[in-house]
Amino acid sequence: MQAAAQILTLLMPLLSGGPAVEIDGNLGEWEERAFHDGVWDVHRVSQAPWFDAGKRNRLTKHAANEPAPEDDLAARYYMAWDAKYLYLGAEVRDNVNDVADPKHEDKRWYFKDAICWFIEAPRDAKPERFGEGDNAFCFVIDARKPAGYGAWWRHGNETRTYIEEPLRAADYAIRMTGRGGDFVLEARVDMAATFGKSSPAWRAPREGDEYSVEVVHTDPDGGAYGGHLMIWGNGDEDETWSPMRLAGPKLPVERRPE
Ligand SMILES: [Ca+2]
Ligand SMILES: [Ca+2]
Ligand SMILES: [Ca+2]
Repeated sequence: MQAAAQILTLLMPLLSGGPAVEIDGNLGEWEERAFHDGVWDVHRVSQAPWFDAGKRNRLTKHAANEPAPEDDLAARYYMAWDAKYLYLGAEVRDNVNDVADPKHEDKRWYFKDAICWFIEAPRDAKPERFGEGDNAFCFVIDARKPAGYGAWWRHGNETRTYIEEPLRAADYAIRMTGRGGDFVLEARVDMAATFGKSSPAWRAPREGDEYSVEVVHTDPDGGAYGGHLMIWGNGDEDETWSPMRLAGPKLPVERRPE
């Protein structure tokens, strides 16, 4: 049974009035003003309405001394927008950084540690697989930022599906933060240069516009294909992606005095 009715519309805040975002691998200047909904790990994903046990949404075991699942992969994902850019961030706990793919091809981000935001802009009612308006912004978690494939763009347009090319219309930074493969990713994507090419129905962003979103977070850690968490959706079918509305600025979480 399709559980789409249980999926909430995510509200992505407008960044305005605060410090300018600097793409340097530190989210401090904007994370309080961005959308995020707490820590995701396999335990939480397995309770979500879009969870598809075992098929793609999974972690993998490589050795007897594998850490607990929440230490294998856990992350917060951040999103915000302004007149020109989509801002994407992640703070991640990952036990091993693995970006070595024996059968490397530029488009094979999903065989490496990577975070990929799948976004349809604008969202429409037509079920598609990387057709018109569907975009994937994929960042391989290789601190060397390899030219050509470090940032990748899979998308459709009015006549084609699964167009694969380097994501040139983005700035991004990766900062490895300590244990094993822990990292922070900070990125911004030029919307006109991406969404504008993917759908003639896209317009310069305004409050109230509706997109949809899914995060695909891959984690091979020495395996061939490896771990794979899907958040807010279930795969390439864009009708499974969660609605996401462009909202006004967000107020910081308030702590009340005792
Ligand atoms: Ca920053
Ligand atoms: Ca891992
Ligand atoms: Ca990893």
